[in-house]
Amino acid sequence: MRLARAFGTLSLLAYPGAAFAQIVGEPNTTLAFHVASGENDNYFLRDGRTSAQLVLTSANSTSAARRLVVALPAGNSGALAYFLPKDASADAGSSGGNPTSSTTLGVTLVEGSFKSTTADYFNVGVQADLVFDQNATLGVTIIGAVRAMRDYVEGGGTMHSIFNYTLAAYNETSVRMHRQWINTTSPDSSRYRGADLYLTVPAGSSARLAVTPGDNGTWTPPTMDIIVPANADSDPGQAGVVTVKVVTNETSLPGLDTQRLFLPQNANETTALQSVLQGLSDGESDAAKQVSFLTYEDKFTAGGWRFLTYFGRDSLIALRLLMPTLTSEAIESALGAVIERANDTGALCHEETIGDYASFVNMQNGRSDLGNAPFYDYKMIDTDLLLLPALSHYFLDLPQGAARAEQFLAQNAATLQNGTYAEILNRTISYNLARATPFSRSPQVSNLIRLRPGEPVGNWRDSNEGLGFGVYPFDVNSALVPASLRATQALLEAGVFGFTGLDAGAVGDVAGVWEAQAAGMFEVRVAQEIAESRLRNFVRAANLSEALLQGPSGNMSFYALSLKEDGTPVEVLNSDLGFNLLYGANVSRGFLQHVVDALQPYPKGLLTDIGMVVANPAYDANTTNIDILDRAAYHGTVVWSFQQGLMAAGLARQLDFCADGQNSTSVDTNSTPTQAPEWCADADFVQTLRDAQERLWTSIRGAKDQLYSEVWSYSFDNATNTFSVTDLAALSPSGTESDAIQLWSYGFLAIADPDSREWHTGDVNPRSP
Ligand SMILES: *[C@@H]1O[C@H](CO)[C@@H](O)[C@H](O)[C@H]1NC(C)=O
Ligand SMILES: *[C@@H]1O[C@H](CO)[C@@H](O)[C@H](O)[C@H]1NC(C)=O
Ligand SMILES: *[C@@H]1O[C@H](CO)[C@@H](O)[C@H](O)[C@H]1NC(C)=O
Ligand SMILES: *[C@@H]1O[C@H](CO)[C@@H](O)[C@H](O)[C@H]1NC(C)=O
Ligand SMILES: *[C@@H]1O[C@H](CO)[C@@H](O)[C@H](O)[C@H]1NC(C)=O
Ligand SMILES: *[C@@H]1O[C@H](CO)[C@@H](O)[C@H](O)[C@H]1NC(C)=O
Ligand SMILES: *[C@@H]1O[C@H](CO)[C@@H](O)[C@H](O)[C@H]1NC(C)=O
Ligand SMILES: *[C@@H]1O[C@H](CO)[C@@H](O)[C@H](O)[C@H]1NC(C)=O
Ligand SMILES: *[C@@H]1O[C@H](CO)[C@@H](O)[C@H](O)[C@H]1NC(C)=O
Ligand SMILES: *[C@@H]1O[C@H](CO)[C@@H](O)[C@H](O)[C@H]1NC(C)=O
Ligand SMILES: *[C@@H]1O[C@H](CO)[C@@H](O)[C@H](O)[C@H]1NC(C)=O
Ligand SMILES: CC(=O)N[C@H]1CO[C@H](CO)[C@@H](O)[C@@H]1O
Repeated sequence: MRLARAFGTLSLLAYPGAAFAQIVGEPNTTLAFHVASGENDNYFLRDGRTSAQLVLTSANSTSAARRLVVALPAGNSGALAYFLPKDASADAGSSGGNPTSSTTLGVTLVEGSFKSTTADYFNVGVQADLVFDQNATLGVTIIGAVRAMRDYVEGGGTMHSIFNYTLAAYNETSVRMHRQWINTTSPDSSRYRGADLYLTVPAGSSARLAVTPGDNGTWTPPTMDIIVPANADSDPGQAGVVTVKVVTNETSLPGLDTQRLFLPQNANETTALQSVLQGLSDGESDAAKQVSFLTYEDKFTAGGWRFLTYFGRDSLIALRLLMPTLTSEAIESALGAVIERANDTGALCHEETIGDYASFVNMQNGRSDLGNAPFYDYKMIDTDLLLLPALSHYFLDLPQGAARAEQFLAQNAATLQNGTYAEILNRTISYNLARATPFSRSPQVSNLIRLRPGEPVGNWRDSNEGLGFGVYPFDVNSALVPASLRATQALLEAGVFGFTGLDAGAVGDVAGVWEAQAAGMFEVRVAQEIAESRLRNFVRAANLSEALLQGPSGNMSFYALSLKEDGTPVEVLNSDLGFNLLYGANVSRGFLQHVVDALQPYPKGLLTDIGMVVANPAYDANTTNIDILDRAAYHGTVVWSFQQGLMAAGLARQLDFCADGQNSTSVDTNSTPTQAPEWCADADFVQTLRDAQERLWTSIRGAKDQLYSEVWSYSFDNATNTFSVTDLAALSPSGTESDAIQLWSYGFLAIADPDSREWHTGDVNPRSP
């Protein structure tokens, strides 16, 4: 199953002082779990007081430094601190990263010590006891906004002095580092409004703190050493324990517990859905608790530690995948969060910036008058297109939504806009229709939907590099535009909105042009000889082996990742076909053949021993993409779990369109087309698709322990010609790391492994491939 384990099974140092750390009046913990991921141990907690993730470099890591991250979804705030071995600190300077020293500092979390806490100045947060096995010094420390922490970690060490903390108080046994929010409404509240990192030496610990204040004039940080006696390691009575505490003034968000999130299992039924529901609502499943940690009454958050805040795309894709297992309350929390954040035009919000970083963004925009009012960004071009398909699936396909539309749509928005949800949706529909209409009148590249002017990003491949520097993304144009229109058409036809002025048939006609024309504009054809020579060049350049190229080959055709401004394709084989499979109506046989071809072993296709890579530049005439999209790139030849989820759920959905119902492996309920697709009658073709589905799942099962994390990379063993999982952070030049838990990766909770047909017996949980 999953790497996640309970605290109790970790062999961590017990420390006699721990008993003193009990907090009187501690609220009952509703969620507590541990996840090991990459080079990190992740501890999660939510109770009546707070919600937090603590990340500590694992004891196994060979890095000399130890990193502590605490992230609190309330305000998206927390703290980042590096601990360096004292001896190595001279050459490490304040780089915080990886000092080149053979000394490996040991910092371990005392079992059971991670808990919620309160502090002076009306603050709440979390604390934990850390055992230091030698003298250490504090490296770079950032307190406050998680976004400021990410700027440092992923932004090549970017720091903004506006986020500097101050040394509020210190002595031998206690230090308080205070980050005062940019926006403090009165001088008096400055003591309160902010976040604090405390280091304190608990009773029974032999550790001492040696603090020298920095030079405020030059913003030099203080020097802060943790001194432990030479025998601390061997004598538990002398353990060098320091309690770290991260607290803030923000109000914690009310969470959705597993019972409010997931449908209960009906033990009397033996459908695929009932089978996957096992252990979700009752919280028996670790994964159910992990989803619960990421979901709140007012919004779903995207992943931790880096994205414990609202993201529209993540919310909507996760929702689409998980929806068959979710309660109405949970589904409407996610939908409501998206609708509440629509702008006046009906465009949907990509990311919400809150807390201290919102003050910073507002200042950058010349709007410091807005203080720390949330900043909502609308730069993406895909998010707007994901809402209607989610609504239509909920109201028209699933039993949870069957009788909910009227009440839901009549709700009044309370965040950004006035008016009912129906009125806001009317604007979103018009906005999407207006964007789609020019192409339906004149289907040419320049009428496709382009990244917004001046924006290097626009879809889930969140960078110039990720799109191979193209500006017309494949997923948006081939899958999401028509899917959004078809969903709109279906909702209008069902009379769900009761709008006037929108003609369902006309919307369908616009969709029809996109379905017929858009994907073809991305088609890339590479003749057999050229394909073979490019593949040979690729395996050399990517340090793979020609042995991977054995087997039959032929002409290759596939859909480009994106189109450049002039319409030329970015010839990168990619996984975005999954969007069409899960969201698309009228997916053609030709399209499905491209899916079959993409689901071949890498590097001919996308499938490795440890999952499906999201991009493969092997056939690209532009060989610079081999480096740009390599295994160290965030959107390169790396595996994203949610992309596998889209592909797996999408294939099951398409195959279900032919099935007689008996043979269904789908957990989801999809409205079937009035007419079964023509290819359903071709048994050989259906078998070809099933074979591709089997290859996909074999690949997915190869990294089952990673399934709920965000992204991972591979190592290739030339002796055995096999791929194994590698932590992206260890390769990434920019320090991009994977979130240990990522909301949309949990889509797998609602997808059945087609090989686990034994679910009827209840022995095998199809959830664990
Ligand atoms: C904590 O849980 C116990 C046992 O379930 C219950 O008796 C107690 O009232 C709870 N305390 C709070 C503060 O919720
Ligand atoms: C650390 O190493 C041990 C033994 O090799 C292994 O069982 C454990 O899973 C590793 N932990 C992490 C966080 O990698
Ligand atoms: C620097 O000192 C000034 C007063 O001398 C104080 O207001 C400010 O908070 C200090 N800043 C830092 C980063 O310590
Ligand atoms: C150090 O500071 C803490 C917090 O202000 C205080 O409780 C403690 O008594 C101080 N210790 C010494 C040795 O002064
Ligand atoms: C830490 O440094 C102190 C001197 O500041 C020294 O006495 C002590 O032995 C050092 N501890 C270790 C574990 O080396
Ligand atoms: C934040 O601090 C203020 C005092 O300035 C206090 O009244 C309020 O209760 C605190 N809020 C939280 C959520 O702790
Ligand atoms: C299961 O079936 C039994 C016997 O028919 C019935 O008493 C029980 O209520 C059913 N349970 C559920 C959850 O439907
Ligand atoms: C803080 O925010 C309020 C509005 O919430 C604003 O009036 C005030 O000017 C802001 N202060 C600063 C220093 O930005
Ligand atoms: C809403 O966002 C869209 C997309 O960025 C933008 O074109 C539009 O101008 C925005 N509307 C308002 C009122 O800001
Ligand atoms: C919402 O209505 C209130 C009261 O009529 C008005 O002050 C406010 O500007 C409106 N907000 C928006 C976003 O239209
Ligand atoms: C929906 O939008 C159309 C314009 O696209 C407008 O004519 C109509 O009045 C709107 N209906 C509602 C209920 O807002
Ligand atoms: C105490 C502290 O964090 N000081 C930092 C303030 O910001 C500058 C960069 O702008 C850093 O160099 C300091 O280390």
